[in-house]
Amino acid sequence: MRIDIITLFPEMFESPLNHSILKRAQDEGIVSIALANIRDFTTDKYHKVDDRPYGGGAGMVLMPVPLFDCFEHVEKLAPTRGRVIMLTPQGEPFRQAKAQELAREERLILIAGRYEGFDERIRIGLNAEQISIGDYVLNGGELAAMVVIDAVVRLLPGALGHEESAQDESFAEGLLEYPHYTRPEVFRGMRVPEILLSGDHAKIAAWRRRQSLERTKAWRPDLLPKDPPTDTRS
Ligand code: 6GU
Repeated sequence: MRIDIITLFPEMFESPLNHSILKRAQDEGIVSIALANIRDFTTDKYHKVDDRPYGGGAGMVLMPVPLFDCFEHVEKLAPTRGRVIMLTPQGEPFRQAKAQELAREERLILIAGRYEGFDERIRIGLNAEQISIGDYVLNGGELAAMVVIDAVVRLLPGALGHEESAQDESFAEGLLEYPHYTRPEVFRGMRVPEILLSGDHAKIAAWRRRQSLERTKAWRPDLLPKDPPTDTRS
C-alpha cells in the first residue's frame, strides 16, 4: 500500500511514523508513506495558505488553490488515485470496519486541514470522502490522520508478524477483548484465573468468549446487536 499525506505540518508525523509497527512496515516494504507540505505549493511572497471566511466570522479557512496544486502534484506520484480522504470532525465516524475496508486499497491520499475548516470547494472539487475519529474537536487533522494510518497499517498482511493478532482483538468481531494475563501467577494478591493454567484449550476459548460478551454488555452495550440471534439449540 502507498499512503500520501497532505498537510501543513509534515514534521508532526515524524515520530509516529518512525517507531514500532509503522516503522517496521515501511522498512519491510509493506507500506510506503509520503508527506507533502501544502505550503510548498504557494506562489505568493508570504506562502499564504489560509484566508478570512467570506460572510465573516471567526477564524481562517484553508484556501483551495495551494491545496489543489499540492493534490495534483501528489496524485501523479503513483499510477492509481486510490481513496481520497479529508480528515474533519464533519466526517463519517471512523470504525474498525472502515479500517478493514481501507486496508484493502492500493493507495490512500489523506488530507489533514487546520484552521476553522477547508474551503468547501476542496471537498467538492476533489470528490473526497470525509472521516472523523470521534465527536470532539482537534486542532487539526494530523492526529486523526495518524490514527487512521495506525489502524489501517496494522491490518496489512505481515505488518504484525503474527497473523491471528489482528483477527482476535477488540472490534474484529464487534466485541471487546477478553482479559489477558502474564507472569507472575499471583500479583499483589490477585491470581490468574485457574482456567488459563489448565491447558484445556476448548474451555479456555469458551471462557474467553464469555468474558468478551460480559465485558461488552457491561462497558459497551452499544456495540451489541439490537436483536441478538436466539440460540434455539437445546
Ligand atoms: Cl478528523 N479533525 C479535527 N480537526 N477534529 C476532529 C477530527 C478530525 N476527528 C475528530 N475530531
